Amino acid sequence: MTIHNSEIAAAFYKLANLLGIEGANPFRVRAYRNAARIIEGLTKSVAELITQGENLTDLPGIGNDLAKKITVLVETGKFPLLKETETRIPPVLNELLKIEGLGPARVKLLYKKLKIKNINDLKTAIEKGRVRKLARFGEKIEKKILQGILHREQYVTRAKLVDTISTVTALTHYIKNIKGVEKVECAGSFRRHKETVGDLDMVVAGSLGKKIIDHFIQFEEISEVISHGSTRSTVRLRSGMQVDLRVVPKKSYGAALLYFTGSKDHNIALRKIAVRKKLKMNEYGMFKYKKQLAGNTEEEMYRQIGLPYIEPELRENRGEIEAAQQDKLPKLITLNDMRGDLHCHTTATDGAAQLETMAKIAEEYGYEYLAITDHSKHLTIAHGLNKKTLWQQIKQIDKLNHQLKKIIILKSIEVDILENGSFDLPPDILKELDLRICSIHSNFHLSSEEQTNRIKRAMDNPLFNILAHPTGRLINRREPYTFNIEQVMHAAKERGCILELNAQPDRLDLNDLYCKAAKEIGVKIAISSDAHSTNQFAYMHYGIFQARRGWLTKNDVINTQPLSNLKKLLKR
Ligand code: DGT
Ligand code: CA
Ligand code: CA
Ligand code: ZN
Repeated sequence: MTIHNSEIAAAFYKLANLLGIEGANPFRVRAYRNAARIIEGLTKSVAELITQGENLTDLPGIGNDLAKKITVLVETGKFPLLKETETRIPPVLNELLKIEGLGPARVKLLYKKLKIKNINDLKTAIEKGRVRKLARFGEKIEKKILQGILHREQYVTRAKLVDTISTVTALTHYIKNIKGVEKVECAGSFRRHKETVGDLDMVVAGSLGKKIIDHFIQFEEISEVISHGSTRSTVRLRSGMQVDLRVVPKKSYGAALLYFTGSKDHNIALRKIAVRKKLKMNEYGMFKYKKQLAGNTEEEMYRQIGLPYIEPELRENRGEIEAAQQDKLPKLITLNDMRGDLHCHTTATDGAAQLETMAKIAEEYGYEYLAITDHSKHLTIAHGLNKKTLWQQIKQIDKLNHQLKKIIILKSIEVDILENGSFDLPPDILKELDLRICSIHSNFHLSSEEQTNRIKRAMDNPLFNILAHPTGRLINRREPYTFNIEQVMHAAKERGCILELNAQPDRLDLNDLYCKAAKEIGVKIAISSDAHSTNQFAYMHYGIFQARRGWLTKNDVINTQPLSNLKKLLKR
């Protein structure tokens, strides 16, 4: 069985977490966590790289020791260091860390003092009032943990889109090679690029349904066959993900794809139109009495009910059908439209050399500009910038820009918005930059009014350009902080500020609905990778998916524009 990047990453996260709970050397813990992050962000399969004899140490941040561990894990499925660590620290504690409000130190205390190993133990202990009595806990934290548990329980059944990609690729490849299969595609929420996916819906065109399904259920990642018919099957994978498979004749492929792509609400609205036209519509085609009028392709299906093709990301019955009827569908943004990235971080202290590498890689993405936006100092980030180091970076960038031919590095920073709405660096240095992205990383628990005013006050500062990850939510982990987003959007519009769509796959913040709202209000968006390593420039892709779900076109997004226009759009 080949191991996926996400599984390798999960093993290293687990190791880092368990060592963190044990209280191991923080540098060591960080090294393993970084390794996990790097592997997670790769676009190529590590297992494949190893088979091809590539040297893993060529990957940034992977030294000899890590490369060796990864190779052993890929080739033998074994991870001796993790196993040894698990003899000292129960591996289930890893699960507790997924609850908001619980870090390694607290998990350690819960385990040592109260013998708490899992969420159930934790719930019982909270009910009995034992947790609040522990040093470093108290009622406030107990409440937060309880809320974290509730969120976790709601979320746990849906996977983040990013975590399904490698599975879908492997599954599609496997099915494509089954005899009798003509076409295959993963439909459902996956195809609509929803930020989380409940299960995978594979649609197959082929004859000999039974034979195809007999072969399908031998896919190596399957842990349980739930149902096994002649045209349909449902299975569970090792990862816990469920897969529905449907086989239809080729002349019904478009109809089945349309039906299983959904959403359900979109389907119901389409069927209503069909009924009005005295047509019958289902997963086999469009019919007038017994006669099939369409079914081969989705385009045909839409055409029969008088509509143009509607992109999967729009199929949520949020106005797309009315827009289609009036020929007013948006021309959705694509990855190709992007001319630069406006949010990324350096990770090392060898400033100049790394900046150059980042610029070169951004060039390979076809970008014309790249804004370097390291954090300001006061955050708990080891290499955060202060006035002096930011000044050094500005000089390095100026020098580098003289040498670079195809791309320009924009001088920038991710500056922190303090509780009173001011920035944590003074204007004399901030005004030297080409642009500033501004974010909230603290005081999440202000009242809605306070939080809204804090952001609005920050936007009053003429140096404010882009509000980074505007709601602060983390998918499956943290709710957005409470504030009036509509007011903030109007404030941004009035002041010429931009809102970010952060493309980190666990942020995707703004979400689809807010992107659409921003567009309607007339606020411009910046789609940014927030890359913490050059591999993560590729996350732009997920931002584009979300933007498309939010109806955004090239013109709604500032970093689709050439530099001269971008500068005008940033001007306040
Ligand atoms: P998920 O899996 O929860 O992320 O969301 P979906 O959209 O993939 O939903 P799923 O897997 O339950 O069903 C796949 C598609 O099949 C769904 O988007 C639309 C279609 N579908 C399922 N049930 C119904 C139904 O009762 N009526 C209609 N018209 N379509 C349905
Ligand atoms: Ca589904
Ligand atoms: Ca399904
Ligand atoms: Zn950032």
